Amino acid sequence: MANLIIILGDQLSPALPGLRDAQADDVILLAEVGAEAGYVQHHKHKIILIFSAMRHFSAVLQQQGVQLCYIRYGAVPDIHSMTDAVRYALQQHPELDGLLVTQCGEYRLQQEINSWQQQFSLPLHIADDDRFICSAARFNAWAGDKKQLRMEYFYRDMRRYTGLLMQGDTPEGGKWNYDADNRKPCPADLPQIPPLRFAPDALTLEVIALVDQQFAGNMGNGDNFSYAVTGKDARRAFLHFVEQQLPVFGDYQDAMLLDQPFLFHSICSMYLNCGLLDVRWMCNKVQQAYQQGLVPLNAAEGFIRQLIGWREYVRGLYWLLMPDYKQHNALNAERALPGFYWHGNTQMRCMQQAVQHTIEHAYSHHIQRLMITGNFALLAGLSVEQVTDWYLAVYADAYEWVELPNTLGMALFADGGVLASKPYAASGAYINRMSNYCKNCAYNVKRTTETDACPFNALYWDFLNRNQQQLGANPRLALPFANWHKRSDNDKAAILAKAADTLNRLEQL
Ligand code: DLZ
Ligand code: SF4
Repeated sequence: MANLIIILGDQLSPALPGLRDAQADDVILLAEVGAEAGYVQHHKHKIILIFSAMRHFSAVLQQQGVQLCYIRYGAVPDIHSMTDAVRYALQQHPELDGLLVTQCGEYRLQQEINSWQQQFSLPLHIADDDRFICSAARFNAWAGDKKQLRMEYFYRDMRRYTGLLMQGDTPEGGKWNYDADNRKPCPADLPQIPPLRFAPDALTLEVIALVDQQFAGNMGNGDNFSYAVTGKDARRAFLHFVEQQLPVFGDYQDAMLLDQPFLFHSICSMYLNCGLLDVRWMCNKVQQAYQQGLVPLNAAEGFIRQLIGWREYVRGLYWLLMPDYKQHNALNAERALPGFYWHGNTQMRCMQQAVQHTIEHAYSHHIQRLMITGNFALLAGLSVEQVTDWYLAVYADAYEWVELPNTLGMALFADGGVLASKPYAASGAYINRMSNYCKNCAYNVKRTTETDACPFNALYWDFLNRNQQQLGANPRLALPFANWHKRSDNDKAAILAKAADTLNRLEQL
């Protein structure tokens, strides 16, 4: 039997199950197609990263002598979707009598793939994606009929399963989680160690020109693209992170600083999620650095928690709960996304910074995503559909399996509490504590109803007030609700009027 082995743009791993057992007669297909590049308005850097990484990956396969069918963007008329690409490859290679693909990262495309067996009258084999440590079967067994699927318990299970940072049955240092030691604000004069960047080579320059031309209206500018596009460079970038940034990362994981888009973050999620990095290799490097005394426990544990805890957990949830999960809108959030999510022109310094970094780099770190753009969307009741599409489009690391639970569940609480035990709603005080944005803002973070008041403040109370029915009984919100109820009727009326005015003027903020 000779297979057509289909490799998607986020499956660029030499150890991909579909590739490991490839035979000499098999043909490997990679295709740059309009449907994948256009199902949301992806940031230019995301498309450049994926196309260039696909081209570099296929160059290595070519050197290894495999039979390759590579379709460049626009090179073959009438190829718009992965299905078109498969049809074309089968026409070119009539000798093939089977299809082999590794399970893909989005329900949407997986449905398309599932139709191929019937469409092409060929047997289709879908391999489990064992680049993830936790298989769907393992996750579903863990989930069982638990009422609450809390990440913390899943994470402990994964620590035991992998043995990472474990001393026998007990966690290194005696505690499972050092989250409380990950929340320091960052002094503005602390010397910064930026992530490693890479000058584009000829292949990448070609892709940049293509994307700047074909996706001219999309967010971003190809000129400043400097991400790794090969496994080798991605590993260099990660080792630089472990040696230089990780020792400081732990303390300042949640901090934000003016004009510092990266702080001590690895920015390696974009490499990991398209297959250039391997999660087990990354975790082992971090564990080794800890064992050699090069990084403190709160940094090593905080990083490993993101990989084997949070990342594997959201993937498990996504496949367990799709397609229904995408329909949730527990807080009836329907307001249109304001234009500043796309252009960043707003007087709110925190929002301007988060969006500007996003425009420049197709990146912002987790607290900017959760507590600035996400928090604002939650407080203002922005449309779940528009907000989730925005995150999927603008971040270079975003595929729906990771984006949807993080946005719909974690940031917007639209799943009604499946993923998070409370909404991550916060007023300006949180942003002021974790950043120096407020000192550089036209608004006053200490005020709530005055003309120059920080918009987050009135919106925060309005959020609690309008969602009292759904959230009033949540024990983790008991204190904020008690504080709201303590206020005089006059106070409440003034705050709600300010919030209503703010919501009417979103485009002018
Ligand atoms: C995101 C993306 C883009 C922009 N372009 C392509 C492409 O042209 N060809 C391809 O195979 N994959 C692309 N991808 C990644 C896919 O959309 C990704 O595999 C699915 O979203 C599943 O995670
Ligand atoms: Fe953001 Fe408000 Fe601070 Fe301005 S004052 S940076 S709007 S939190």
